Amino acid sequence: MKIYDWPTGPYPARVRIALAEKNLETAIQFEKVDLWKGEHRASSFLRKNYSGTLPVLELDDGTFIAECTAITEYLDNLDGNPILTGRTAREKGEIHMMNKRVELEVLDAVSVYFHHATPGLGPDVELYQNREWGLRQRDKALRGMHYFDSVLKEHAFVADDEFSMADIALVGGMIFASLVDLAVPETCTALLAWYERMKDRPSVAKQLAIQA
Ligand SMILES: N[C@@H](CCC(=O)N[C@@H](CS)C(=O)NCC(=O)O)C(=O)O
Repeated sequence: MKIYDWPTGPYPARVRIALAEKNLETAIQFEKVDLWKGEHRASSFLRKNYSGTLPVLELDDGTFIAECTAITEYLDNLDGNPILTGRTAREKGEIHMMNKRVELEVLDAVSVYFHHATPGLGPDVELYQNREWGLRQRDKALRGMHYFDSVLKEHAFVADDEFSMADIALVGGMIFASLVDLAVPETCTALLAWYERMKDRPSVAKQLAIQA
């Protein structure tokens, strides 16, 4: 299997953390696609992933699977512990709901802020920017952080009181926020404490060492 990757990208980080959790890193070959040079917009890459985003998983039979959630689901169904996407119907439902909520309310919002209200990937790649939209998404991300703080005041993990891909997605959100200097509000004490606990996981620590 191969992953088209950008090692410090917050979304590829989600899949790298999932691979480390599942002890599958040695089963994967990584191929860099340079976001800063816009290689993800080349027609050769768009044939692999119409959306032009990283990461993309290529299976040995030539199938391409894009989207972190789909890739994590695929890897989780291969084998091994921990189970990241739930065992029972209820767990799966709750984990997917919270994972999507992390994307909608924090991670994707920070991403829009980065691409629209900061220089993003630079003028050669960011061909359309809308600063007002970017700033609104920054504010949405901050509201999302307060929401997850309220969740984490009641629960040890983002979904279902067990570590899951929803935690990994929120770690991706924290990584992206840090890359764009968007500080987590100090009042989000439960969110900040959860992140410190996440940093103790070898999978997350390894990714943060790559980010440094
Ligand atoms: N929904 C996608 C988002 C992936 C994504 O935005 N990846 C970033 C890399 S960190 C990217 O490819 N950005 C390039 C761009 O948006 O131009 C997923 O979950 O995989």
